[in-house]
Amino acid sequence: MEYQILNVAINDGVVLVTLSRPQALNALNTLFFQEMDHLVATIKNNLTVRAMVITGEGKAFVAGADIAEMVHKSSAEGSAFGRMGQNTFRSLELLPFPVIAAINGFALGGGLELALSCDFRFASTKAKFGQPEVNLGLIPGYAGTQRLPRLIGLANALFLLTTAEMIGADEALRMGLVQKVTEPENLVEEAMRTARLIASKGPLAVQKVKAVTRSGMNASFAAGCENEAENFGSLFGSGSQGEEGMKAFLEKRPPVW
Ligand code: CO8
Repeated sequence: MEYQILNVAINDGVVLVTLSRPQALNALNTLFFQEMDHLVATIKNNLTVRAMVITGEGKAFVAGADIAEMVHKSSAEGSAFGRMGQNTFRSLELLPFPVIAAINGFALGGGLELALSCDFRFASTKAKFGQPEVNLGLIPGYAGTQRLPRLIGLANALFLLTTAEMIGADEALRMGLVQKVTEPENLVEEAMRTARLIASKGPLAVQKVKAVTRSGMNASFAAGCENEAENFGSLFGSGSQGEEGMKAFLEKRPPVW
């Protein structure tokens, strides 16, 4: 599939995805969801991919769902449009490798929801975050009401969701919404450096630590610990990556995964 909105580059196991519809501030339309679904389906079983970075071209990361496409929708069509986005972002979140959002500018509405579906977020000093749906008489439709409070707590989430206030990168850092703030010109390189760092680690260990940690968020503590123990054990044994990593440490040499 030839992409019109996504610009995709894969180098040394790291995928860089740049949303390139800057004339509409990368607003999310049906074509975006089709392309993202296709990309996720294509790379999810690619064992050479170890990490992914998502960023936006121009002054926005993503300024939200495409309002021009949504305005005439019926109630049933609105629900369907929301479910489509929920499904895409869920499959993005479930990718076996870590995904980093590199937020270069506006991350509003569906754009913030896209960033919330990534594993963690870096922001440029120019980034602006908000859930402005209530300005439009709407609520978030791509699971923002569910992911935001789980990430930054109920009160921070309801502050953003009910006021539609836009916050800057430092405030986002304080809330735990982003993990790092950089100068604009360093943003993508810093995210790529982190992606390459992840790509250098034990590949199965990275996959399992993401899966075990994420699934534990929706499980009881005891069930999460049981899942951890099983996955921990699966990395041991003859020929395993855990054995190689531990032997390499003891033999004072780099591991060969
Ligand atoms: N949808 C469609 N077009 C957009 C959007 C958008 N979300 N945001 C910006 N654009 C377009 C503008 O219409 C404009 O187009 P044109 O040049 O043809 O007039 C172009 O992008 C540039 O935008 P501006 O001229 O407005 O740029 P400014 O720098 O003046 O302002 C802002 C930047 C503040 C980001 C402003 O564009 C803005 O407020 N945008 C809308 C932000 C917003 O409300 N986002 C939330 C949308 S709702 C949503 O995301 C819900 C998600 C769940 C949906 C569930 C489905 C049912």
